[in-house]
This record gives sequence, C-alpha cells and structure tokens, in this order.
Amino acid sequence: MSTVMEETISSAIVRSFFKKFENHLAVDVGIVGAGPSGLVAAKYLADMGFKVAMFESKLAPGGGTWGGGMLFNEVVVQEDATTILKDFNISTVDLGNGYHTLDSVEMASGLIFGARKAGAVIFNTMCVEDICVREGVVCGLVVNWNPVRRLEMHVDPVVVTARAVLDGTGHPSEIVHKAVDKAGLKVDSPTGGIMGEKPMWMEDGERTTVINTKRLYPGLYASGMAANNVQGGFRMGPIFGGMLKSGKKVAELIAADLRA
Ligand code: 48F
Repeated sequence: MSTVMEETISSAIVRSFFKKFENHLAVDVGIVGAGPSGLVAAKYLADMGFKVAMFESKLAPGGGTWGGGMLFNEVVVQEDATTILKDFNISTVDLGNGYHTLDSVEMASGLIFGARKAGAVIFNTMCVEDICVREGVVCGLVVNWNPVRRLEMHVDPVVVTARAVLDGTGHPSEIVHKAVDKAGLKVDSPTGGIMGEKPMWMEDGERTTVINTKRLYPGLYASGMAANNVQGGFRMGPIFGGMLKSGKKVAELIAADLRA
C-alpha cells in the first residue's frame, strides 16, 4: 500500500503555506479586511511595488460585495468609478444616466483576482485582533485564526509587522477601535475618537466616503465604511463607487507616506 501521493500533497501544502506566511511576517502594508475598498488599495499598492498582506476573517474575501442589494446580486457604481473597474477588467452596463450596474459576483471575484494577481497576498480565515504601537507609530498587526476567536479558544496570536496599517474592516472599524479604545490614541477625527456611522443617505455617504479616507495616526489609515464610521459619515447601501475611489485614494496616501 502506497501513501506517497498523500504525503506529497500534504507536504506541498504545508511547505508552500509556511513559505508564503513567513515571507509576509514583515510587510510594507498590512490591510485588515478584504472588502472592496481594501482590495482596490491592495492592487494599486502591489502594482506600485509595495509588499502587501491582507487579512480577512471570513473564508471568502470580498466583504459586502457578493450579496448586491438585499441578495439581488447586482450593484451600482457611478460613471467616474468605472475606470477603477476597468483596471480590474470588470464589466459594467451603462444605464446612460451617470450610473452603471454590474454583476456583484463578477465584481467580488474580479477585485479578489486583481489584487492577488498584482502581488498582494490574502490570508483568509485570519482575523486581526490587536495592533502594535511603538514610539507614536502604528507598526504591526496581531493575527490569529478566526475560528479560534469564534470558538473563544485561549490561543495566543502571532504578529505581522507593517510600515502602514489599513483598517478596511467596514462598518465596525475594528482596527481603529483598537487604536482608540485599547491603545488610547487620538486619531484625526473631529473628536479624536470614533464618531459612529450615520443612517442612510446615499448621495452624502458616497461623497464623504472619499473625503473621510485619510491617515488617522502615523502608520494608521482607514478606507471604505471604516473611514465613514470613524468620521461620522452616512451609510449608502449597494452603490460602490465611493468604496472603489476610497481604496484608490488610500493607496495613493500610503504610497506617498512610505516614499517620503
Ligand atoms: O464591509 P466590507 O465590504 O468593507 P468596505 O470596503 O466596503 C463596504 C461595502 O461592502 C458595503 C457598503 C457599500 O456601500 O456599505 O458595506 O468598507 O468588508 C470588510 C471586511 O473586513 C473583514 C470582514 O469579514 C469583511 O470581509 N473583517 C472585519 N473585521 C476583521 C476583518 C478583522 N478584525 N480581521 C480580519 N478581517
């Protein structure tokens, strides 16, 4: 009885995973959450030559993209965001009124594939449970398996150091919460803390998502709904132009700071 194939396959998976993980224990940019804003940021940063690792607590990256609006698997983007989708080779249907529709499955899978192909590495099923702060700079992510967190197992995490940390965790802005509530940092918001997301107002939410995308503290940035939650922006539902533009803006901000 031969078990050569079983041994070969197990060994290949274990070796290649640990090579990948070890190679990303110190990165230029650590992105928490693989939703649309984080994935767009990951692609552009990787395209610029930065070493990018993304940590996504769920099995499937893509965040709130997959389900469209109310599980109708279509989303809407504004005309001026379609250039970003073209960079990912994602198709849209022009409605002729300044808006385009697109298949949410194509959008999620296209953003994931584009970020990965650009060179960003996505560690799915891993959650970030804490941050590192040294000498006034956010400089690392504390990571663990999400099933460990969900089962409340008493298992210590490991640390991934990063020159820049992006909170792309969506509505809860989990990483900025760690910065404010646990590390006691004052972030760049009107109160120095987290203002909290306001109710639905699509037009204002879309406009301010991009404005709210900024460096919050040395080494710490927020994009997408995380940025909106920190600055007290409105929610906007299944329109995604603001998310895409936020991801592109934060990539440019991070790149400029890392090159300075
Ligand atoms: O919420 P999400 O899709 O992020 P986003 O880029 O986009 C928001 C839109 O999807 C939507 C919207 C559009 O109009 O309002 O909500 O702001 O994705 C956030 C991802 O972060 C993961 C989470 O599973 C999701 O896939 N995430 C959250 N907390 C953690 C995390 C964590 N602590 N560690 C790792 N991943």
